[in-house]
Amino acid sequence: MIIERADVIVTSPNRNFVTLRLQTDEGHVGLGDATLNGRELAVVSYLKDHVVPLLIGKDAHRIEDTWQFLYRSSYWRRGPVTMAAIAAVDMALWDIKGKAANMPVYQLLGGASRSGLMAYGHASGIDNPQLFDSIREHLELGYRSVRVQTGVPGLKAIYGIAAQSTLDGGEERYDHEPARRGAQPTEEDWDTRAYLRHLPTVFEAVRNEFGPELPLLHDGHHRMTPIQAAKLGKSLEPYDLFWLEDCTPAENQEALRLVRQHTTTPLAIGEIFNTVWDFQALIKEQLIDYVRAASTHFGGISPLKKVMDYAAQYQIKSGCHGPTDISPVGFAAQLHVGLAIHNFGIQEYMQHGSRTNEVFQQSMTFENGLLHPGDNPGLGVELNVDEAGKYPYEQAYLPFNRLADGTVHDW
Ligand code: CS2
Ligand code: MG
Repeated sequence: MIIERADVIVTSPNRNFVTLRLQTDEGHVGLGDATLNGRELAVVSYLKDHVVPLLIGKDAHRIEDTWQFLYRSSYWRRGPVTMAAIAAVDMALWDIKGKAANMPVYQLLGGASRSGLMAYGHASGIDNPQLFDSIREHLELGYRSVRVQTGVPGLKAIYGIAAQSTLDGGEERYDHEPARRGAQPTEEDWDTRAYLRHLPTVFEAVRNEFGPELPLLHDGHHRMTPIQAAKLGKSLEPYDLFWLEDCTPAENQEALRLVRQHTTTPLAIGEIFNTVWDFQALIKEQLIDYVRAASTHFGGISPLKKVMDYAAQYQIKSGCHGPTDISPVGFAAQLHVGLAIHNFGIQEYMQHGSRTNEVFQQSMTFENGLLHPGDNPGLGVELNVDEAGKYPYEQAYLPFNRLADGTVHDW
């Protein structure tokens, strides 16, 4: 079964998405997500100018061989652009193989290990009353776990607070999309000491309001030093978090040794990691409890399954990244992996906007707090090319942070 055609489709219904569409001589179509938030066009060029010419005429059944070929023959390995491009090819080939076998991809990965995947949603508020309303909203939507992000007194705009910007027509909300359309990134402010003082009081209030059982997650979004993260993890212990995510910048893996020394709050990391090697020390030394890798930024389904199988040996679970900058294709890919692996932990689920759901028709379901990819052959997502054509690419950037003295800080 030969790859006859490869198209790189860029569309911007609610936000920019990059999709690879492969077609074989037997008429099977496979989709792969290559969306890299705020740097989308770099991956478009990597695919169009360097990868697509190598795919035409290749045997679509040889997924592992094609992955290794694209990874090793590039010489310049790893990194978000390369791995997003390889991810799109890998996902599209698994989609094709599922269609050729007339099976959903999770069946090819070993079949279902559970009836559905626990999902968490993004609850947030500038203050506690707004946060409580957002948590109730998510419980009404059917979520059984929520991530809690809160404003910090004295700071104008910080990561993850939905209500702080409704741009136009009520469609483009912050929690739908952190990247802002425009020619320049927006600047936000940050103060770690103010955040460390405030956050425990918020979790105390949430536990008082919603009780001890509701799984609560929080994203530190790469902003603390190791000792600040240790202090936060310790101060949050009374509130029994499901996890504290990205507590320190991910490059410095040593940092987690110090955090681990001081707190038993479970740690999740890895949404910006691109290969299993980024996790090697963290998994081997039990420095994390959840692997946050995402199919789109990690090279696809093949390596995602491998890192989860590696983590399983250390009783570390999956916690795949699932924001709106992972397209419905990339999201479906990780639902198939999540359904098949034994060590599934939880799946992030930020819901896409209505225009996006018209462009990408999905067979996935969300019922009683559980996600399921559906049983359509392949990944279960179809791309409406005409609908996609209505929304051309629009420049957009993620915000960045400056401290009070003007120093650039992790966003
Ligand atoms: C975040 C993301 O969902 C998360 O855990 O860390 O929203 C992240 O900020 C975006 O994916 C960046 O593109
Ligand atoms: Mg995160």
